Amino acid sequence: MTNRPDDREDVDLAVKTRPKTQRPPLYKVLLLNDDFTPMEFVVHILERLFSMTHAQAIEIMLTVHRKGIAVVGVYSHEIAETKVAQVMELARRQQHPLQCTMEKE
Ligand code: TYC
Repeated sequence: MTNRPDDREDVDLAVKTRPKTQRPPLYKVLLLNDDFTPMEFVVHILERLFSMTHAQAIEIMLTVHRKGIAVVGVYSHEIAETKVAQVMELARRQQHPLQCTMEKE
């Protein structure tokens, strides 16, 4: 047999090339619990810096309070770094020991 489809050199290969679009990595911003930072201050931070409603801010603050830690947002590296620095600066100014960190998603 000379003309079986498998022998032909011009058979179209059903392989699609997928352009590799690089998505920048995302970072979780995490808020940590402590025994001294007032609940209202944490709620204020979540409303102001993480665009949460008052109800959402209370819910997330209580999650951190009970569980010790919670993700408060997911951002590009630069935005996450800025958010962490803003939280730490506001806490420092009020002398609250509130801690905020970031972690690659
Ligand atoms: N545990 C604090 C208190 O009882 C409240 C608190 C919540 C502190 C969340 C930090 O990230 C935090 N006053």
